Amino acid sequence: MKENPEMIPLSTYRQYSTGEMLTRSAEFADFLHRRRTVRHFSDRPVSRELIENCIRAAGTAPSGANMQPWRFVIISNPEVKHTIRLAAEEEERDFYTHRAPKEWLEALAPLGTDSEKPFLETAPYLIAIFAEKNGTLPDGRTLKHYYVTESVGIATGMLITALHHAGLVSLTHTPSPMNFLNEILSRPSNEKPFLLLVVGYPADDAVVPNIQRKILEEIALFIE
Ligand code: IYR
Repeated sequence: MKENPEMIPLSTYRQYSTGEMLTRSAEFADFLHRRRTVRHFSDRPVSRELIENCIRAAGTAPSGANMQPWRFVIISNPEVKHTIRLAAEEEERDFYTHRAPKEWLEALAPLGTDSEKPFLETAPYLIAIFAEKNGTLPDGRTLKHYYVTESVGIATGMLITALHHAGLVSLTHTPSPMNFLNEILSRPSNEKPFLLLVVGYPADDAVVPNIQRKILEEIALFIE
């Protein structure tokens, strides 16, 4: 027999006037337009409380069957950052010199990336995001997770937004394969590395590639 789940009133929703909604949505779009992926980091320290707040924000993401299948490992330890840099650069050297097809390298050319990743040591924080393929019940049995990639992707997007909102910059770094993160960070095999977020303040002389975002008409189709 299907039991009725416990329900509570929706008490957190806030209604705005139509005018307010228009202003808020336009301002938020402008605010997000100012976010840029940054590869030149300052070594200026960032308070742990700031990062904790941003992780809390990310943890509000919707997820398949509310399994919240994400795990954030926040690294500020210089030796661990150094070990991660060495492992990531080894993978990247192989990627840039052997594994990447010509077409992929051409697509990356406007970004100016290469296998050198000094920011993995310069930036005050690295956030390794893991996707939990499954969970474990208190009695040790396996708990199935659903839509794991979608859920962790949404949480990551919300984390990037929260960091930008806090006044920090980030880089979504995806050394491939990233299995070395399980070893270095002692994560169990049900946790799959999703991406490595580099977080901090931009260097004073930080520059970004001169690339454009697609406009609304290129990304949206209205069927009315
Ligand atoms: N992981 C490599 C290559 C790379 C791939 C993509 I797709 C990018 O958008 C950027 C870089 C690196 O980090 O250099």
